[in-house]
Amino acid sequence: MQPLIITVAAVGAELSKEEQPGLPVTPEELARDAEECAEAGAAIYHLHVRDSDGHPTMEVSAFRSALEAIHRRTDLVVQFTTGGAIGDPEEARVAPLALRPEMATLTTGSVNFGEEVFLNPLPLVRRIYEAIRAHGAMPEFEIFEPGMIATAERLYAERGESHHKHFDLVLGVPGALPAWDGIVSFLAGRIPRGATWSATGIGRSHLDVLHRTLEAGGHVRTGMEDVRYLEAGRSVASNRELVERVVRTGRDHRRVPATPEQAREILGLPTAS
Ligand code: KMH
Ligand code: ZN
Repeated sequence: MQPLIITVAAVGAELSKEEQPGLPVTPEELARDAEECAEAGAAIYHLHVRDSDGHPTMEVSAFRSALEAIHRRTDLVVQFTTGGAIGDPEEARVAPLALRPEMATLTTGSVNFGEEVFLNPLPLVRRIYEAIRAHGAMPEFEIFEPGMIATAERLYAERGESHHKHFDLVLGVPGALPAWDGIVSFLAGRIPRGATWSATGIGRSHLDVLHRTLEAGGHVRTGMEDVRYLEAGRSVASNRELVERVVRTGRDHRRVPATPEQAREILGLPTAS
């Protein structure tokens, strides 16, 4: 069994510091959080950033400060969001890619997102894919609905790509695909041969998706972007404790956390050696 790649979706764009006091929002807080997560066993840091008022932003300078701070303290693979916050303009969603992160997310279709719509028409998806590749990054295909797997495959073929394919199943977003019984193994069965995949459950489904994913041999995403409660009535205090829980649970499935360097090898990213 492959080492377990643990991705931390540390911040997201939806929660405020008032709602989640442990949320890392400044570059220093992000770097400290990333360091703790790396010590606990994480390999990838999925990055959204905030402005000085704590609001989500796609400002390049904010990504630069966070990226530099994280690189000073860790060798985690940093994965930029290109989803940003609902309603972010196209230009803003691709701008930070100029900083040449190793990975970036690519959602391959539109989806209901709470009361709103996470809008990803195909021309925009093509444009983001182009920008990701032009800046030397690898996409992580974000799958909120099953059809997005097929669209990722189509765009990959259309572009004549040969990079390693990595998918992340995001289940349980209100308004999108729930974490129904059997859905993780159903989707895992539709991941193309040779590709890798991780999964996360949003909110209440988080722990169930963790177990189903480990049973199916996938990799795991966790973090405050996805889950606010460790268990009923107990708020998450830090991303570190979420990573620690994945490591403990992974051990029951004989999965050892991948180092960032092992994650790079598994994902076909350039390695230091
Ligand atoms: N904040 C969501 C609207 C991504 O990072 O690529 C989109 C999102 C996906 O978080
Ligand atoms: Zn995100």
